[in-house]
Amino acid sequence: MSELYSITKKIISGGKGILAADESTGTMTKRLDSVNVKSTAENRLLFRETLLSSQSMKDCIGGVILYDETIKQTASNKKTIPELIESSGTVPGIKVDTGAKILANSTKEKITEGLDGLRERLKEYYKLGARFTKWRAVYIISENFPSKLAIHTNAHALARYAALVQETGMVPIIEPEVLMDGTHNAEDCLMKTSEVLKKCYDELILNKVDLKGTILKPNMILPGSTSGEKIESKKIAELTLKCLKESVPSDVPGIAFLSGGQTEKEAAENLNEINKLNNTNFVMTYSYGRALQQSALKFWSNNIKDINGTQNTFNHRAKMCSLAAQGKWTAEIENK
Ligand code: 5MM
Repeated sequence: MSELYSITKKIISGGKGILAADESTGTMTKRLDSVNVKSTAENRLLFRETLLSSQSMKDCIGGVILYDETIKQTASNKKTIPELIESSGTVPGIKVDTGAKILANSTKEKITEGLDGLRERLKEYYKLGARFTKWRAVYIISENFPSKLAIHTNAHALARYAALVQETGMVPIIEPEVLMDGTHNAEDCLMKTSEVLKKCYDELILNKVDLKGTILKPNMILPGSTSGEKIESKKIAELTLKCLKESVPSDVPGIAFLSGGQTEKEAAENLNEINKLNNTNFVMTYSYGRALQQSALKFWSNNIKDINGTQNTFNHRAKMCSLAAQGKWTAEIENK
């Protein structure tokens, strides 16, 4: 177990956070389509290798979540992608769920799949160099959602996943994402996220998962994206801290937020406020996908051969997130 604790520490300490580069091929194709780049295995590798070779991998990124395709690819310097990541002192991780599918007896809600054969897949990923994993459950908010069924079944799957991952000697990231989509207000988000988190921890404890060797990847508490409600960063931080304090056992060492559709700046500013007000023992950091990669992807798509320029764009974003993880981000530094 002490090995798990040191992996966890290495990923989230000292202002470091996680780069979520685990877009499945379908999602990565959407991202590349949006900037008019053809989604080939070569292009997906080229973009990711550019980020993974940047300076901020050493300074700001403690762990990278990969997708099955990427963990098996080789970089241009002949290193495998996990070796390339390790050469920066960063921990390679892998998404091990096989996606969210419609839950039986529901029309809209989803259950995340991937438990069948998971023990064997985990052993293979360990051999490839992964030392942590991720599984994402998604929940929608509306008057009747998330249902008890979705909350219960997803918590059960997350807990069985986490137990298997620790058995293999890796740290499980537990990602219950209450989506931002909808007209709900921030109070609704607080109430529903708390219910989801509490159920997850009931199941994790029942499955004897050692919480000290886990990382939680939750959403922040935000108003729905079509609610028309705008609240200050400070309020978002207060609600998010209230939710986590009340719902997450204190044994959990670290919380690495997802960005969930926030802009890059919002994701940095909100994390910064959370850290300024943090009155818990949890390390509060980032596990961003879009909020770390968006600008770099845009720059790269227009300047595909400009590796330095793409890396500089990414380094700036990673630096902003790292400052936010220490409560040291400011709008002035952001705009420099
Ligand atoms: C990077 O995106 C991941 C989604 O992959 P698929 O939907 O293709 O499986 C996702 O799990 C991601 O790790 C988290 O949602 C955080 O990403 P954001 O962009 O919300 O920070």
